[in-house]
Amino acid sequence: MGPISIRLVASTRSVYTYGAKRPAWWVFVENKVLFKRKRKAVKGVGMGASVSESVGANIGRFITMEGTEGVGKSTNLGFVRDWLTSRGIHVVVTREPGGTPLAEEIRHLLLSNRDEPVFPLTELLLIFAARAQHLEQVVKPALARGHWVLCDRFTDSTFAYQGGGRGFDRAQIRQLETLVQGTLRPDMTLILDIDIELGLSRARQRSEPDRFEGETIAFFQRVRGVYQELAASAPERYTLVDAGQPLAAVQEDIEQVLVTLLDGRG
Ligand code: T5A
Repeated sequence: MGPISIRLVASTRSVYTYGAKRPAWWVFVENKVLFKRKRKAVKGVGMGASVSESVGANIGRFITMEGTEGVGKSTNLGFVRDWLTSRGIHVVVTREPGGTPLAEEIRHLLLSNRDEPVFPLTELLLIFAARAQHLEQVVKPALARGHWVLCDRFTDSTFAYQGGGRGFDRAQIRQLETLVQGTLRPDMTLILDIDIELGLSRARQRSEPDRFEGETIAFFQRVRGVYQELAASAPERYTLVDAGQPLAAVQEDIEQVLVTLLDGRG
C-alpha cells in the first residue's frame, strides 16, 4: 500500500458566495473530508473577488475535455465523472460556454442560428463574459472546496475556434485569458481527436446543427490543427486521444490518463 495523503486546507473569504454557510477549513484524507469546521460567511463577500485572489485557494483538480464537433466529449465526460466518483473523489461537472444561469443565457446567444451576423469580436467577448461568470460562481469555489472540476470545453476551445477557426491573433486571446483567469489554468486537458466529417456526422445524427456546426470543413480543420498544436506543445498538460476508435477503446485510453493522474497526485 502506498503513502496516505493527508491535507489541511484553509479557505479564503473569496470563495464564499451568496452569504451561505461554508466550511472555514477542512482536513482531507485520501481526498475525502475527514473533518470540517464551519463559519458563517459575510453576505456578498466573494462576488467581486478577482481571479488572482482566488488562485491561492485552487486546491482541487481542474480537468477539461476538448475537441471538435461531435467528438464524444459529453459521452466521455460521464465516463470520467463515474470513474473518479467511484474512487471517492467529489466531482463537479460543468461546461462552457455555460455552467451558470447567466452563462447559459450567453451560450444560447452564441449557439443559436440568427439572421444578424455575429462579429468575431462580439463572439470572443461573449465567450469570455460567460467564462468570467462561470469561474467566479462555479469553478473557483469548487476547486477551493477541494472538489475536482470536470469541464466540457474551456479556453483551449477559444484558442482553437476563435483563434484557429476565426483567425484571431493568439496574443489577443491570451490578454483576455489573463484578464479573466489570472493564473488559473486547467491541471489536465484531454483533447479528443477525430476526423472532422466523422465528428460532424455524429453530431448531426443527434441534433440540428447550431451556429458553429454550420461552419465549413476548412474552419474545423483549422480548429483541429490548433488542438493538435496545443497537444504537441505541452504534453505534460494535454493528452490527445484518438476518438475515432470504438467507444470502449477511447475509454481505455482515457482511463490510462486518469490512472497516471491519480498516481501522481500529492
Ligand atoms: N465554443 C466553445 C467556442 O467557439 N469557443 C469557446 O471558447 C467555447 C468554450 C459549444 C460550441 O461553442 C464553441 C464550440 C462549440 O461549437 P458544445 O455543445 O460544447 O458546443 O460542443 P459540441 O462539439 O457541439 O458538442 P456535442 O455535444 O455536439 O459533441 P460531443 O459532446 O463532443 O459529443 P457527444 O458525446 O454528444 O457524442 C456525439 C454522438 O457520438 C456518439 C455519441 O453516442 C453521440 O451520439 N459517440 C460515439 N459513437 C461511436 N464511437 C465513439 N467512440 C463515440 N463517441 C461518441
